Amino acid sequence: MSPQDLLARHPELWRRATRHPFLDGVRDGSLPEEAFRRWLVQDYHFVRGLLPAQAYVLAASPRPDQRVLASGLVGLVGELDWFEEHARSRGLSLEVAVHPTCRAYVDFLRGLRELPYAAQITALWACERAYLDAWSSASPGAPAYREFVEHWTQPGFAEYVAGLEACARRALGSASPSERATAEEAFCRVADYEAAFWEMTWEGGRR
Ligand code: HMH
Repeated sequence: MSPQDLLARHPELWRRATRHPFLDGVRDGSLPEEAFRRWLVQDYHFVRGLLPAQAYVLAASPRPDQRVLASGLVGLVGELDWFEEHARSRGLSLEVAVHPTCRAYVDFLRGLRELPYAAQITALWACERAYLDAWSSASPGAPAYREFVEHWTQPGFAEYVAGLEACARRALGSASPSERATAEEAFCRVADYEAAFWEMTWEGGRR
């Protein structure tokens, strides 16, 4: 079972993770401002949580995976600066309650350290691949949102996702059947959380 097999085995789940009226609104400019603001602030908190979760994955990683995971951590620190600057320029406070949907996703990522490494790296790849696919569906994006579309569709980001995929492919290739089953479950959980994240930004989400 490879990362590509996971995408092929769960097409409907993946579609819900990566297609949403939010993204259609980014593409055609019809996105309600409120939805965009909610997304910006909550995604900042998501990345705040992803950074330490990924540090645990790095701590568990085999030697060949260290560079891509470490470079990803540096990238996330830069992304936090980027979010802070966007919030500042829009007059948005980042001192808000973290939405339960965002909190649940981050808690899940923090809990990855309890799982076999193959599941950890599969989940991390799925998380980033989801953003690559989701924002690609909004490309090139209405002028107001183009910078955000470019952020997650630029070649450097696609290369990073490909690097994570190579790590996940190696880990899954040498995993036991039960480790592979755990990795598939983690993949599905990530896809579910991604879909819920879009719902949250759009409608306030389910609490
Ligand atoms: C919800 N998923 C979500 N936010 C992100 N920034 C990414 C994935 C990619 O880092």
